[in-house]
Amino acid sequence: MRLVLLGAPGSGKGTQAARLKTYLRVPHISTGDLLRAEVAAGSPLGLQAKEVMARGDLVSDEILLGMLKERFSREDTRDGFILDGYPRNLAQAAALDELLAGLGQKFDAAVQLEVDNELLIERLAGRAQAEGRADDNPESVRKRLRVYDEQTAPVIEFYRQQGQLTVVDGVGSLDEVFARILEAIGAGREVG
Ligand code: B4P
Repeated sequence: MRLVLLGAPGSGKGTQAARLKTYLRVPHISTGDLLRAEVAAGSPLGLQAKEVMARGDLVSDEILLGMLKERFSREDTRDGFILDGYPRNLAQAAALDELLAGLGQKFDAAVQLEVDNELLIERLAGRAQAEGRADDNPESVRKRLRVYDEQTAPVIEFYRQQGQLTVVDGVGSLDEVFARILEAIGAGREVG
């Protein structure tokens, strides 16, 4: 299964991807996690990304594509993946198509987790308290939501027009949302 998970910050992408990974037995590729690992390692790329992420902006397409190419060059992505946090703009969507085409692959489904803004803000405030992530402060959260509306919403519209989009209600318990995703991708009975 080759899955692209879309949704606003706090919609549950990372949370559900971690579960899907175990269930579908394919790697979870989170561009946010890859970037945070670079920041934690203090690499030149991490140093560039750190401030951009903290203020809630998107890291450059070039950096993202380089990271993604490296990740997709590894064997474990050959039979499937869950891509979480990419693409976040139309240029990244085009780059993803090209990258996968070069590997002779296509994704099977793009799933959007839908959650209203009020709840997103509440969830991210909760994570700010629990984990202290640099970009979960109120100002950066507002910025991330704006960036999502301006840059990522068009990707969702593009996939919708291409007939590649499945929208899943992201409001509910972790188990409920998980079950909805499995149903949406037709994996409820086939795997597990
Ligand atoms: P990400 O790491 O992708 O972070 P995110 O969009 O905020 O969502 P995340 O997946 O972490 O949270 P989740 O919804 O699971 O990106 C961070 C930054 O990295 C970006 O702002 C950008 O700077 C950079 N970046 C990443 N990808 C990029 C790209 N492609 N291009 C450029 N820049 C990029 O969970 C949030 C909270 O909600 C958690 O506390 C969770 O416990 C809670 N939650 C989840 N589901 C819930 C539920 N059903 N009920 C209640 N709470 C729930």
